[in-house]
Amino acid sequence: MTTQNCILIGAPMDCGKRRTGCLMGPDAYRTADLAGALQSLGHKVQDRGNVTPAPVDPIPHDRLHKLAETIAWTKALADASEAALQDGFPIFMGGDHALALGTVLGATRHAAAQDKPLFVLWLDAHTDYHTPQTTDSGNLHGTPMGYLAGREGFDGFPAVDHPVPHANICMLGLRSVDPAERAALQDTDVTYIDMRAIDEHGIAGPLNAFLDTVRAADGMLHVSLDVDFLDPSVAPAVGTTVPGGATVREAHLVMEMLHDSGLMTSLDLVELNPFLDERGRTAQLMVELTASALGRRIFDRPTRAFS
Ligand code: B3U
Ligand code: MN
Ligand code: MN
Repeated sequence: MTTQNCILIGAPMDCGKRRTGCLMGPDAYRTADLAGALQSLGHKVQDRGNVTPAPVDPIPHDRLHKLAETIAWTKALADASEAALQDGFPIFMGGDHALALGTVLGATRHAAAQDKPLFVLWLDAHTDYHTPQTTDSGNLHGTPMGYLAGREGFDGFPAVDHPVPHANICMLGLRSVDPAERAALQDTDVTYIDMRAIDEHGIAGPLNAFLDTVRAADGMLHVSLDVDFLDPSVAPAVGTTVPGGATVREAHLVMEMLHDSGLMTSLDLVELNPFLDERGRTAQLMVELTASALGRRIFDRPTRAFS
């Protein structure tokens, strides 16, 4: 197994939606000993502490929640992400999903500098493909995929000079898509693997097809794992629970496949709200999934021929 230089970065961003608590996420991951789990796999681990955005004057807005704060976080996280990608494998400990506005923006810059295409795997119940104009809730955690794909209307945000092509995006675990997102996404080249597709085909086949395209293009791969990708019965610590999510086994399989692919170059852990957790079980599960993504396995493959 390749030893990674894992760089933990806390992003206690809590302004991407109204319900607060995600600011405690980085501390929960540290308490659940994410660093120790990765070290025990042989990786080097450096915790760079938490990112702090520049102070801002609030921008009053009739619909959008905490616009100025979100823009400041986006700028700070893009810089942190771009810098960390030069040094190793960044793991962003969120924080709500608005943090991906910045972490993936940094990854787009890094990939462009390397002259490599960037791919994004979005593990989420939601598509997060709104623009500031289409969001009904005004919660900007519902917009990062729209921003990164180069949709219009993100006034005040840093320009996305190298948008992620729709064909390079795979959304997995979908089961809550707003009509405006659906209409905008339906005719793009985004690979969307909703829960029905998972029920019909399993999770491995569709994911492998996407990973093959990343490999064929010699691309970089940013993975963004929203807690609500998981079923709320196993991961209750999230503000937007949606029933019918991925099982523990499906989620571990995704992570193990990502590891075996050797393609993943950065990772977000988002939307953990420790205030809603039950004895730390969601934080613990997220740590275990991250360990699977970094090489923890039950046995080496193949264990036996099954035919
Ligand atoms: N699409 C809805 C709900 C939502 C998006 N992301 C989360 N919830 N976590 C919205 O508010 O944009
Ligand atoms: Mn999300
Ligand atoms: Mn979600």
